[in-house]
Amino acid sequence: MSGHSKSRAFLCLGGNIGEPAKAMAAALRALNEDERVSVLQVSSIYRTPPWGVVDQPDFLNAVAEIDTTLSAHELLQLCLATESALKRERHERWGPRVIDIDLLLYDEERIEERDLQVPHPRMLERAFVLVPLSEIAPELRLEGRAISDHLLRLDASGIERVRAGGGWWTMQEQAL
Ligand code: GSY
Repeated sequence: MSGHSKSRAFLCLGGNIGEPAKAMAAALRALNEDERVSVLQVSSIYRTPPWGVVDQPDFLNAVAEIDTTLSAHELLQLCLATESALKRERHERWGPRVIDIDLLLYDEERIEERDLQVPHPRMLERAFVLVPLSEIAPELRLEGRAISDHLLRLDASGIERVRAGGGWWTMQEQAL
């Protein structure tokens, strides 16, 4: 459905080859330039140990809150197109990547389709998602608990804030 009223969504951005901070900033700028998307809030950037295939470089990760008039499916398509435009190479599942944009939450919607599951089915197991998400939306509740409570059950050791604050994505490329 196009042109519907505004929805609130959360995205997780990450990458571990090339210059992930630049790729993440470019992705957020591209999304925000789309008239159907506004970036409302962005977390700090964190360096996070790899999850899944562990024999790969650390990732940089951040979470963004947006509002959008796109449907969840349209937003997913825009995220995938933005990834492709940033020359993402899809290799191994859970292997190294230039930029990944995951749709975490879309309003209170629950979608369980082959190409789109919302809330993201693995987000509550991933400290690299919940650390930045609890920075910008600690009060957000999922499965009856606050995000910050879910985070208490995970091992967040090894996660380090490398760029504090949410303004990094608007900076000049050279500053990242
Ligand atoms: O699903 C996102 C890609 N990804 C990541 C990630 O972004 N961060 C960390 N730390 N590990 C990851 N494993 C995968 S796959």
